[in-house]
Amino acid sequence: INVTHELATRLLAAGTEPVSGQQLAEEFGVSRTAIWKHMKELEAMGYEIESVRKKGYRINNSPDSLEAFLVQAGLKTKKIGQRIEYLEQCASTQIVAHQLAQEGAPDGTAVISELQTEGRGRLMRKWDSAKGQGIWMSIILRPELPPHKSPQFTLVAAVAIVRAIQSVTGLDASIKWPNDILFGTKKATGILTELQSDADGIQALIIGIGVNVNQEREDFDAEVQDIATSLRLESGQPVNRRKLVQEILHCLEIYTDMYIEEGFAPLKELWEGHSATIGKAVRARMSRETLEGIAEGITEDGVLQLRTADGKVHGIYSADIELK
Ligand code: BTX
Repeated sequence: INVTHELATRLLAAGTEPVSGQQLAEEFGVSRTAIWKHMKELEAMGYEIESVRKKGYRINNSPDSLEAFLVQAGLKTKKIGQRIEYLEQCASTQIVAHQLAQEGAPDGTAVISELQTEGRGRLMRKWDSAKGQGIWMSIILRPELPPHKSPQFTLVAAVAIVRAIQSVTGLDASIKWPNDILFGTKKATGILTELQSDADGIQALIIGIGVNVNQEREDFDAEVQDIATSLRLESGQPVNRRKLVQEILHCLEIYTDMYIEEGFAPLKELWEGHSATIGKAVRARMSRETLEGIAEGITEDGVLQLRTADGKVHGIYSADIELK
């Protein structure tokens, strides 16, 4: 174990209440001088540590980092995020997660990176992933389900993320089928679900989640400045990324468990409650054709039902949806 990290976790848990050097020395089985040295190390890492006379140490401010031990301090899950692979930088957390999944990483493993140099969306589109300003994360799940159930996890993840954003920031986002989380028409979050499967079924689902958290408009690449937004831009204040990651992991666990135990029906209802698509006139661009019509709902399998002017209802499995 890393005593410096453990000390940070201990002091963060104590909140504004100082903990005496003597007590910490006893708890960790080291000298008071050693405790003092660890405090200096934490300061070098960007923590603001106050030493309150006669009372002890307290953390007034901690670095805005998503390091595993920080995310795990106060994490309410049993499974998701119990193992976290934290990286300062990588090409894409999806690539890292695929690799870890192949090496047998357990159900619920999360990969989190401060920066992605080749963040990607669907169809290998680029995902702008500015350093330290968003949540760039991939979750490995190993549900015992047939592969055709995997697209539903995108919808389940969308419900989880909208609810987590609601609980941490109070903001109400809406979901555009299948994988965008929006404020108005601007995108704050993208979800990319990928699959490793064989004849026995799903080996691993890799759920990639990109949340724009603290970007200002000029922090986005020029190509997306007009279509992207962040939680900070929406709420007018910076958002604590660590709390949001913890809440996303927590909600993901609640709603994926619900899906696995009760099926898609309760999730369908929650999803429709947050949907920006249902009941609207939309244009659906697919690889071979483009259809226009009214988005009537989603099926029990998460397939979008589009009614065209001739009255026909089309099942849409994969498309880019434009609200008209
Ligand atoms: P998508 O294909 O639905 O959306 C990609 C499109 O979104 C881009 O073509 C661009 O127009 C726009 N876009 C790019 N970056 C941003 C941004 N930061 N905010 C808003 N709009 C943007 C969506 O794909 C799925 C994205 C998943 C991203 C996560 S991050 C962690 C994981 N690792 C990884 O490489 N991808 C996933």
